[in-house]
Amino acid sequence: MVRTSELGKDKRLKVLRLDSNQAPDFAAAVRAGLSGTPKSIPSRFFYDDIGSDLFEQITELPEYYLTRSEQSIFEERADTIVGFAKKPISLVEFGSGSSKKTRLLIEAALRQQAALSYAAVDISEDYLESTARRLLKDYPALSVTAIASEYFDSLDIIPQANCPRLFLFLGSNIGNLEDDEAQRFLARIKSSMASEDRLLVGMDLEKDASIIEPAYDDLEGITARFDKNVLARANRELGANFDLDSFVHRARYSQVRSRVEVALISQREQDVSISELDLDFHLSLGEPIHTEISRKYGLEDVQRLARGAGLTLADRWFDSQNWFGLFMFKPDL
Ligand code: AVI
Repeated sequence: MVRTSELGKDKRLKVLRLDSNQAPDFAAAVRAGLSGTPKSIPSRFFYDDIGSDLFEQITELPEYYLTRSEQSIFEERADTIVGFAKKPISLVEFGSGSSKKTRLLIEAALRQQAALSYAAVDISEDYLESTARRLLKDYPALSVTAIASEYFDSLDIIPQANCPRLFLFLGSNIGNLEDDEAQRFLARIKSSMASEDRLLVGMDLEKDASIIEPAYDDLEGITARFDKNVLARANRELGANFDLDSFVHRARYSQVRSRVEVALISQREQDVSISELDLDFHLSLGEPIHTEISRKYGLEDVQRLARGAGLTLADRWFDSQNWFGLFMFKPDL
């Protein structure tokens, strides 16, 4: 079930929420991930309000090159990117976050057409709404549909448009999905695309571990706080008694799997209980709770993912260091 509300005097903001039976179920995921071995909590649960704020701080860190690299491509290419079809177009973004980079595309589109519709999907509801309100204030010719949902669920409720749509999946958010999940998600997007629509995916590229690892383990310790926030969230929301000081954040780049593997490592033998789940479990010294993967792509990986999803690579752009790529796909006919 979808709940809809139209907010604001000028009706330029529509908020869609999925009812709780479809909403992300943190409790179920924590139970499933911590009941057996190896232990894990899916990274999508990082993004409550506190986690979303911490992620914004990460994007400003000197070590975290991804956001800056992607932004630099948009700064040079935004007009070309939105020029994929005759105007007007509309935008649909999955995992919009603060929509900071998207502003460059919004501005480019508004240079070429009088008004623009933007549908933004994000799991963090309050964050999504405050971002949408800021956008509406800054761009009087913009209308926003804010969809508080996980990526997959959102596909059924994204508004139809009678103009070409540019779907956006930026920031290498795709890299937090396992390859098979990523391919399924791209295939789902493809199945809702018309022949004129395009999909733009931001993907972090393979490079030396000495560049990648610090991006996921910064000197200031913001990424460690971001990672540990998922345990703090279990304490807040599920009555868990995780002692955050007895875990250490670990981020290693696996060359073999081309991905960063992030985990919280127990620094001692310890028992944890989660009262609302009626769950007690033991962690041994050095035992990991896996929290995230962040895939880095080679060009063959990009082609393989696209082929598997029924997409064809139409264009691609890189930053000056070739660290990050923006890939534009069109649906196979
Ligand atoms: C959101 N996502 C693309 C980030 C990444 O780089 O994988 C999440 C992140 N995790 C640690 N630092 C940033």
